[in-house]
Amino acid sequence: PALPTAPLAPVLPPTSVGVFAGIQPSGELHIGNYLGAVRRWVELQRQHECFFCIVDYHAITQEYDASALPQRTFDMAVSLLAAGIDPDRAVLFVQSHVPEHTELAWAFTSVTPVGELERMTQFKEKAQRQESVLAGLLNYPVLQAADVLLYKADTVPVGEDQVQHIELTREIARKWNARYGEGFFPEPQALVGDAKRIMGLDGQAKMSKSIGNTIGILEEPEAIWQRLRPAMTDPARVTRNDPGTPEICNIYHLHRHFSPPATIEEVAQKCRTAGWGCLDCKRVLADNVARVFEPIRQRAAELKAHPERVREILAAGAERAQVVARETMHGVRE
Ligand code: AQP
Repeated sequence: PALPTAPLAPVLPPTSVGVFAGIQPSGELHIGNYLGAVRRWVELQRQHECFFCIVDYHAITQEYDASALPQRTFDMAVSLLAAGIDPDRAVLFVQSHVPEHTELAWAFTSVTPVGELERMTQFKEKAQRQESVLAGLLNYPVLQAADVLLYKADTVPVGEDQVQHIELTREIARKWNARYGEGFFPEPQALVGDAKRIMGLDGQAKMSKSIGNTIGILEEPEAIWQRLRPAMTDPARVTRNDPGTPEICNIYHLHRHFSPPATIEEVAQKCRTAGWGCLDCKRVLADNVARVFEPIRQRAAELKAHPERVREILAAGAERAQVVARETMHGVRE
C-alpha cells in the first residue's frame, strides 16, 4: 500500500467522543505494547473516532536522555504508522504539541487527592528506581486523566498496568462533575484485551521499555534471535534432557501469540518430553516473531525514508486534536 500522507481536512466532528490511547516515547515500541495495546488500536480505528497520542510529557517523568527524545518521538510515530495506525481514520499526534493537555492537568490537580496518587502501583514501582522521587512521577496519572478527558473519550484501550490509572481518571471526572457541573466529563472505561500483561524476557517483570527486557517490533530477525537466546525459561530445565512445564514458561506464552496452533501444540509436547531444548524452542519463536513483523518492518523503512511525511501527519494530527482540546478547555475555564 501507498505511504500514508497527512490528511488535508479534518474528518472528525469537533465534539467527537470515542477512544483515546497514549504511548510514551520512552524507548522502542515493543511486543508487549503491540499485543497489549497497539494491535487493538488498529482495530478500533475502523469503527470509532480515535485519538492516539505519543505522550512525551509523560516520558520525562523518568530518567531519560533529553537529546534522544525528539528522535524517539519520531521513531514512535513511525512504529505506530507502520503497525497500522491510519491518519485518515484516526488522529495521531504528540502530546506536547497540544498544550491544553498540561493546562487541564493543572486544573485536575485541584480535585485529585495526593493519597490516591501515592497508592498507585506504577508510582510505587517506578519511585523505587528514582533516587529523589519526582513530583512529575506522582502526578503522572493526573496528566493521563487530562489526556483522556480533554477529548471526552469514553473508551481507553490499555494493558493491565494502566487499569488503575483509568479508575483514577473516572474518579477525577466524578469529582470534577460533582464540583463544577454534572455530566461535563464522561467516566471512561478501560478496554483490556487478552494479552493484557506480556512478561519481559527476564521472566521477572512485565515487558517494559525502561527496563530493557523487550523485543522491539522493528528489530531485525538476527537481533530478535539474539534477544531471545538468553531469555528466561522454565528453571526446571537445567539441562537439555530435563522435561519442563510449558504453562510456567514465558517463551511458551509468547508462542501462543506468534505461532500457528499446530506449532503451539508441538512446543508444549516437546517441552514436557524434553524433545526440544529451550534453544530449539526459542529458535522457532524467533523465526515466527520475525515473520509476523516483516510487513511492519518494511513499512517502517519506507516511512523513515520520508521523514517529512511523518512530520506532516503529526502536525495535521495536532491541529485536529486541538480543535477538540480548545473546546473542552473553554468549558473548563467557564
Ligand atoms: N508488558 C505489557 N503487556 C501488555 N501491555 C503493555 N503495555 C505496556 N507494557 C505492556 C501497554 O502499552 C501501552 C503503552 O504503554 P506506555 O508507553 O504508556 O507505558 P507503560 O505501560 O509504562 O509501558 P512500558 O513499556 O512499561 O514503558 P515504560 O517502561 O517507559 O514505563 C499501555 O496501554 C500499556 O498498558
